Amino acid sequence: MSAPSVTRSPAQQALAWTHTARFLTTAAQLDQLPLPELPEIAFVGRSNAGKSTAINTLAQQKRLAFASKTPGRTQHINLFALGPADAPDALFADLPGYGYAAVERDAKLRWQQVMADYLAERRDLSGVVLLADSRLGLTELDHRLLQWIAQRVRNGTVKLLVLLTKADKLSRKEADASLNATTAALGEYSSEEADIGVTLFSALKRTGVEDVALTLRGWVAS
Ligand SMILES: Nc1nc2c(ncn2[C@@H]2O[C@H](COP(=O)(O)OP(=O)(O)OP(=O)(O)O)[C@@H](O)[C@H]2O)c(=O)[nH]1
Ligand SMILES: [Mg+2]
Repeated sequence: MSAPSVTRSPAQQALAWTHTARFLTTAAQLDQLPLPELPEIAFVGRSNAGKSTAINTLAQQKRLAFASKTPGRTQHINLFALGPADAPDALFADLPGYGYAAVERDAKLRWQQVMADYLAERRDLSGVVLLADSRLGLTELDHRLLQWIAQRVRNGTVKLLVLLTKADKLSRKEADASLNATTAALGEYSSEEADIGVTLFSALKRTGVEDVALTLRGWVAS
């Protein structure tokens, strides 16, 4: 008798894929990154927005991307590989957060440059996951970052997913308001070709985790 066949839902398959995430390399500057050969998904956002935590949650690993109570923790571009061990099919890039007041001016400018160059030049960038604290929504700094990719978002070559993080800290009503305000604020980047999503996310309660995995899987599988 054969074993009962196990059918996995698309969400389970997507989570199994994000679970394969493993550390690949770290780079202090762009020329230290490997040549872009795989579709890459960049995680960006203000310092403390929850980028590293989101990557850990998707990967179902506690300390893959270093998450911390100290803002400004991720100071390098950290790359993670996904897919079969012998045939990776995508990369996640955890980028340094911006907007942390205590970082001195020179370091701030240097990182702004790294981010701008990364977003402008990384050819195989498939998508950007922009994380924003759901209590703050999109700030001026987030819009400044979005300007760097706006053209590629509008023509559909870079997909955009905004995660409103720490949604566990909001009431249902506040969460709806955050979602609506962010959706409206993203209007300026939309077009016929643009692929833009917004979702509430909580690493703590696992809100949105399956949807995010499905979206990212779709970006690189298509
Ligand atoms: N309540 C709650 N806290 C969260 C959630 N996600 C992240 N945090 C907390 O927010 C803080 C910052 O999270 P990180 O993941 O380190 O943020 P980051 O965006 O990587 O920060 P930088 O590396 O400084 O850019 C940590 O104390 C996390 O525990 C969440 O879903 N809910
Ligand atoms: Mg981080």
